[in-house]
Amino acid sequence: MANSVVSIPPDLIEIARNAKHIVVLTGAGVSAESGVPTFREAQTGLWAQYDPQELATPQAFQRNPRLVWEWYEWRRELVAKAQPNPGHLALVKMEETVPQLTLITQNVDGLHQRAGSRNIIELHGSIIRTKCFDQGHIVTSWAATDEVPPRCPQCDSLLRPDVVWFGEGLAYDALSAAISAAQNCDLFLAVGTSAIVQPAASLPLEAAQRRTPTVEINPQATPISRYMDFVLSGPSGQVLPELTRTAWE
Ligand code: BV8
Repeated sequence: MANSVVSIPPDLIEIARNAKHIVVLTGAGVSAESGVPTFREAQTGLWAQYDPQELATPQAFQRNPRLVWEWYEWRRELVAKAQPNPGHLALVKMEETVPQLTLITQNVDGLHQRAGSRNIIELHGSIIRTKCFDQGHIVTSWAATDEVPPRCPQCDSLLRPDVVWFGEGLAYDALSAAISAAQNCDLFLAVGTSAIVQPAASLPLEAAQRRTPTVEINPQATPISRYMDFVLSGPSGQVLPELTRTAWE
């Protein structure tokens, strides 16, 4: 893009070029330009009447398993039709270029994997994977049934998406790997996240309190903007390619 929406500050370019370990935390905003609605954007159609935060809980599933299962089916279909955007692809290029890159994502859409990123920590799981409610058996296929949701072939409990719902703990190994990466990097990028959901939203601050250079990429301000060394106000699908081009091409 000739005249990018955002110019990258020269001192950030210098820091990026010298960085040995870059950590990137992504949120739903990096998938926005792939046509996947962000988590807090109004749901469309049938789902407009629901608050995602109300649906993404074990209580909602136990109250109405069919509704929650169908919501995730709708999101899975949306994601299946979506393609990684230039922001996802810029992160793949960054990973191929810098000595070490840890990609920590709150997203459950699998678009980073489809783009080709390798070292990914999925803090909130993935809607592409299915597990059973009682035992957490990962289930890749199940017999055709009229029952919605279907049941686990191993323990007969109801199937659910393999995501972390509100009120559920994050996987210990994912969270500890994410914290360790945030504490041991030379540059931390927070991209496309409203920085509301905990404990993910504390990761940029883990870096900031160690005086690690921090960058926020988001068209909007967020509760962590004031703590970031650099705030690049623009869409990640344009800013990430610009950063990668000016720093490493
Ligand atoms: C837990 C999977 C304890 C489901 C999700 C303190 C500590 C611990 C917990 C809490 C705490 N305080 C409060 C809590 C409870 C809760 C929480 O954080 N509540 C919030 C609302 C206050 N946290 C939890 O429940 C967590 N669990 O720690 O429980 C515990 C411990 C041990 C044992 C038992 C319990 C679990 C949180 C995980 C919830 N699951 N997802 C699903 O997806 O269906 S979170 C969900 O929100 C999505 O994953 C999403 O990614 C995530 C965060 O949202 P964002 O990604 O930021 O998306 P959002 O729409 O908000 O914002 C989009 C941003 O993009 C905006 O800023 C926008 O400006 C920007 N944007 C738009 N376009 C673009 C763009 N940016 C760049 N380019 C663009 N083009």
